[in-house]
Amino acid sequence: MVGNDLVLTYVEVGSFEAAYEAATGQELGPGADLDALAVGDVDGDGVADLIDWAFGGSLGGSDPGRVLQILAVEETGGSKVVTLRYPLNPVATDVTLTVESEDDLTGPFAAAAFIPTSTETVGGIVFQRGTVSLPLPTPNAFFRIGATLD
Ligand SMILES: [Ca+2]
Ligand SMILES: [Ca+2]
Repeated sequence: MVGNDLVLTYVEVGSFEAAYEAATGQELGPGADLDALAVGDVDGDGVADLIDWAFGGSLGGSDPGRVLQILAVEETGGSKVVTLRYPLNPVATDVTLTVESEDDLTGPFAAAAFIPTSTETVGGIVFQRGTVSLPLPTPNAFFRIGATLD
């Protein structure tokens, strides 16, 4: 039989460390400071490396659509309910994502009372959807996602 030999090499990328190594071709030793690497941006897309990993994006380029999205703001029963979603990497079990909010961008962001409701896949991107309830009258609210290596 005549044919081509196709050799597939599968490299499991199951952690931020492995994703970083795959993207940079750099072997990280046991003493690697992952927390320092987490805030870097090896692909220069303006998104920190750990967020690229946690959102299921690439450390080798931009990731259109993988952003925190506010879907709705509704007043119900004495509060304002903000529905939002953020991208998830289903295999990133080494990182914890936290919805954080701040009212005027002068102080530190703090964890918001985010209630996860469902996950959904939109355009090939897995999102965690949920709500945050704010008291009325509502101050301004700015949201972001904080990521922490476990
Ligand atoms: Ca990046
Ligand atoms: Ca990226």
